[in-house]
Amino acid sequence: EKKIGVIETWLRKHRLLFQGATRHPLILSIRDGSINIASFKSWLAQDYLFVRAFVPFVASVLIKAWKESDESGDMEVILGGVASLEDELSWFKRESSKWGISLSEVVPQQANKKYCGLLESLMSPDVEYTVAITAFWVIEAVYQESFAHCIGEGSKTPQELKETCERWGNEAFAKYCQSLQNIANRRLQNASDEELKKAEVMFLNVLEYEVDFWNMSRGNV
Ligand code: HMH
Repeated sequence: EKKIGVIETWLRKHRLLFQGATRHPLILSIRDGSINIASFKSWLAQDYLFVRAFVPFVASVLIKAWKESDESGDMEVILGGVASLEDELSWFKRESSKWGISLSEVVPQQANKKYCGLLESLMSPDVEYTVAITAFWVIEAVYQESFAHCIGEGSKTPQELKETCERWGNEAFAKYCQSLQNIANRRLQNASDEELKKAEVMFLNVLEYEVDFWNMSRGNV
C-alpha cells in the first residue's frame, strides 16, 4: 500500500498557484499560436542566462545528495540532470542563433537576477538536501507541465516553437521529473516538521519566481 505523498497534498492545497506557474498567459499564447515572437525571443535569451546559473545549483544538489542522502540511487538521477544540462546549453546557443539573438549581449532582467539569487542561496551548505531537492523538482516540474501543455491534444503551437516545447514536454523529461518527485517525497516523508515547513515555503517561492520569470516576456505582448 502506497501512502499519498507530501507533494501531492501540496499540489492540491496550492493548486491555483501551481496553475498560475504552469498555465501562464505566455504558455497559453504558445499553445493557441497567438504568441508574439519578440516575447518568445526575450524568454529564450533570459532562460539561457537562467540555465547557466542552474548548472552550479544542480551540482550543489549533487553534493548534498552525496553527503546527506540515505539512498545511493539519488546521485545517479541528479548526475543525469547535470549531464543533460551540457546539451541544453548547446541547444540554447543553436536556437538563439536561429532567431538572430546574440547571447553575449543579453542583459539579465530583474526577475531573472532575483531567481538566480534564489538558486545561489540554495547552494549554501546550510540548506538541507530535502529543501534543495524539493526546489530542484518544482523548478523542473513547472517547465515540464508548461511545455507539455503546448504539445498536447488540440494545441496550435507554431511549427518553429515545437522543438522548444518538446525539449521540456517530452516523455523522458516527464519521467525524470517523476524521479525527482519520488526522491523529494521520500525525503519529505521522513523530514521534521520544521524541515517540512521550510520545503513547503520553498515550493511556494519557486512557483512565485516562475510566474515572475514568465511575466518578464509580457512587456513584448
Ligand atoms: C525559469 N525554470 C526556468 N527555466 C528553466 N529552464 C527551467 C525552469 C527548467 O530547467
